[in-house]
Amino acid sequence: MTRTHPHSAHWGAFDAVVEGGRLREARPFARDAAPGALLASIPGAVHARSRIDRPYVREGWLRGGRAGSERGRDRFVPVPWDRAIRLAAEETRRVRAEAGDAAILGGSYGWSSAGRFHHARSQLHRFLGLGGGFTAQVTNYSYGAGMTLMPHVLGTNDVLQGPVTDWDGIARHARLMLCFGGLPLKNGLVTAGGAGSHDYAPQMRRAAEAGVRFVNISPFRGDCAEFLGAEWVPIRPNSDAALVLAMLHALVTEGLEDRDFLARCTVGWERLRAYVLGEADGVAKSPDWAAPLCEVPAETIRRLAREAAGAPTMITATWSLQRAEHGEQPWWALVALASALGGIGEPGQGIGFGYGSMNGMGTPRRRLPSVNLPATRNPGPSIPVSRVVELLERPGEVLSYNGRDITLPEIRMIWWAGGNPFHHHQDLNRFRRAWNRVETVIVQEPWWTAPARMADIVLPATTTLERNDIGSSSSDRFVRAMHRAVPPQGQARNDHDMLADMAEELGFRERFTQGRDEEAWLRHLYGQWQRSCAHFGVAVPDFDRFWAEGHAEIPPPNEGFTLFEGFARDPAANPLNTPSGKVELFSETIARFNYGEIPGHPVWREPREWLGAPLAERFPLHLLSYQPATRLHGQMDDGRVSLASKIQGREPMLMHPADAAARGLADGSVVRVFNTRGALLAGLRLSAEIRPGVVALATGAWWDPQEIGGETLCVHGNANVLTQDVGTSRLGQGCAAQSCLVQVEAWTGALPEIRVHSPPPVLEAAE
Ligand SMILES: Nc1nc2c(c(=O)[nH]1)N[C@H]1C(S)=C(S)[C@@H](COP(=O)(O)OP(=O)(O)OC[C@H]3O[C@@H](n4cnc5c(=O)[nH]c(N)nc54)[C@H](O)[C@@H]3O)O[C@H]1N2
Ligand SMILES: Nc1nc2c(c(=O)[nH]1)N[C@H]1C(S)=C(S)[C@@H](COP(=O)(O)OP(=O)(O)OC[C@H]3O[C@@H](n4cnc5c(=O)[nH]c(N)nc54)[C@H](O)[C@@H]3O)O[C@H]1N2
Ligand SMILES: [Mo]
Repeated sequence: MTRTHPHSAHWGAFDAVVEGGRLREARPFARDAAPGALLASIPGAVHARSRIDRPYVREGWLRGGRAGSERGRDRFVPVPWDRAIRLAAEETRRVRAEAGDAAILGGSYGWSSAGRFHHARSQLHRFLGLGGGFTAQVTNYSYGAGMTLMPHVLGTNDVLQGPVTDWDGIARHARLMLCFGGLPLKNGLVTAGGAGSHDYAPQMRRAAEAGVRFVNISPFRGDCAEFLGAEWVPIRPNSDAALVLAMLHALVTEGLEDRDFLARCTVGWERLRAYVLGEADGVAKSPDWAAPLCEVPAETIRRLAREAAGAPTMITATWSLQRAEHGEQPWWALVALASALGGIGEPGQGIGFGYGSMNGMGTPRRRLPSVNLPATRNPGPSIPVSRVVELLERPGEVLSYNGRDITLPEIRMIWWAGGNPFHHHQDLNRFRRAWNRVETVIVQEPWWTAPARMADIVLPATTTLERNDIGSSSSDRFVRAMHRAVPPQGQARNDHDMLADMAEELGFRERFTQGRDEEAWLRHLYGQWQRSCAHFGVAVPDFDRFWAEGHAEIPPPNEGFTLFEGFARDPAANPLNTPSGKVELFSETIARFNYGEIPGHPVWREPREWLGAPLAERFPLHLLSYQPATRLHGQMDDGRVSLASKIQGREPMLMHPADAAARGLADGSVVRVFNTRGALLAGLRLSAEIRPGVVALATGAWWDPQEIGGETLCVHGNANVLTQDVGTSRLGQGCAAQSCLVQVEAWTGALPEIRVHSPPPVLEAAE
């Protein structure tokens, strides 16, 4: 018998088609404008060989081997659930008693799944917060530097998180859209919390049809869809700040800057102007100065400045631009450029970060909250998320962040649920050493991903298909019912249920569950949302109707949305939430922090790793590790769509034919990519769409380190064995993965087998 159940994932809402207790198909939600291809990987993932079938404990840990290097090499011992729960609870109690609550790193960064109640990270935070506290992680890998900077500059993070000026306004009013990092189609496949409707591509297509001209300023031509007919400006990676400063120089020297806007709505223009003209340091940031840095002709830079001044212009940059050394600079410089063009607050013009980074950015939607498990108070300390290795390596030392000094606590225990640090973190060989310093690692996971393999206590979690939940996002107009479609696979349990049992062992079950079961929680969370919608004057169906129909739809907004409209009209009446109430092109606050690398206004600072650095003589290729088109991060890497893209089992890497010819490399061959931090194998894909000197390898191939030829080689192609683990600056302390130089050579050895899509070595069950 075939049954269908409404369901959802970050990569799209769907109907789960079930036959004989197995998921056969994830059929796109009928209301989706343009469903994404990733749904095809879901059935395979739910029933994958890589599912964790039961709880396990690392053999050496059971024998008392705590901190140590055997993690990831040791065998796993299967244990019954009650023993696993007891061991985890006892270890938590011991660590809290011996070393204090901050000794538990429970930040657990990661995307988890679309369901908002069973959201693993939120559940873990609730458990650890109610249990006394933990060391947490703030900001994110996506735009950590940007979200720390923008409150100083614009007084808000709406400009990068949304709502940004909507696409209807862009289509109607803009005539030019400058897209730094492009508008990559692949990024529109996902929305955190579930994409009920993929409006991403249709919206940009409508804008192009309405006459908006697109410019793709990116090392990769493929960052703009063919149908946009975009002009390609193949900029050198990490040089965007120089190009933007040079555009400002061109505007000023040609008298094209919007003096009225600059005077009414900004502070610090005079100082930035002096820097741009070279009055401050004797170096004019002219197009001729920038041309060799960006490898974009000076004439192109001048033309772009004139065109932007001559037509209503929207400026966007992908989040990736700030995921680099000095990543704050291109974004701050772009705010200055948008200010000098004067379009901020005008319909369809101005600036917004991330139109090209995720589905839902710029999609017209009412300003309503989403369904959510409310955050739990955590009395413990926190670090900027991507400084996790400093945390593990340097207890007691001080980390500078955004004007504060954080004393790093000593970590004894790591607990992860709903994230994959061996996906998301940089310089994995170093990360592994830092990870192995702690005494105990507990991981909740549905699959044998790297963190599960690198754990001491492994707790198998259900996937969303095995439980009831609600999918919801603040940038999607559908709230989706997620019905349980198949029984739990193996001995998998819901994250909430295993944590409730652990809370019981530790004496606070009631506080954790609040006496609610799954259904009571879903009714409660939905009810809260329904009430807050009512508060905004929007009626949504009651829970029973929502659950039966499979979704609730938020009615469309009554009018278009323009970010900063009120401010630009009357800055005195509607000031920004900055110290001056205006756009801060010079920030006294940031200047006072006295961080040499990030002074009070946007500047050009050379990264240590980019094609202009001395290091490029040894490692002459800039590696971009971008978001994968074939999966979400590491999720569903062993799914159908991802596997079909691999080359001889390895993750594909793009390279320009000239760079391949210079190295004697052929399309479809396996190559070794390396630098001083690590080495990996990738499958070579030649393309003239990537500029020479740049290679691009998507993140998300499961980490498969093997000792071969005297080195640790990731035989599968996880880009993070190569990337640099440094903060963007002391201000943002964001992830700087996009500043990374490598060399590439042919792989002449035997092809090592990919091991990570199968379970690791386990002992037979003892009982
Ligand atoms: N080099 C480089 N590195 C990067 C980036 C880059 O551009 N370049 N991008 C960065 C960015 S922007 C991000 S957001 C991060 C993403 O990094 P992550 O969010 O950590 O990556 P995911 O693979 O989505 O990890 C989610 C994990 O949760 C697990 N999971 C799913 N559902 C459940 C559940 O119900 N219960 C439990 N317990 N677990 C579940 C999945 O199996 C998966 O392992 O990566 C960052 N890393
Ligand atoms: N299919 C799919 N979509 C996703 C995700 C996924 O895993 N899969 N992840 C989601 C997440 S968590 C996030 S945070 C967003 C991230 O969204 P982004 O950060 O926007 O995504 P990326 O693919 O890392 O980068 C976009 C493009 O920027 C270009 N680029 C890189 N460095 C530079 C530079 O220095 N200068 C210029 N001009 N261009 C540069 C690259 O060519 C790259 O293709 O994507 C989301 N969307
Ligand atoms: Mo992200």
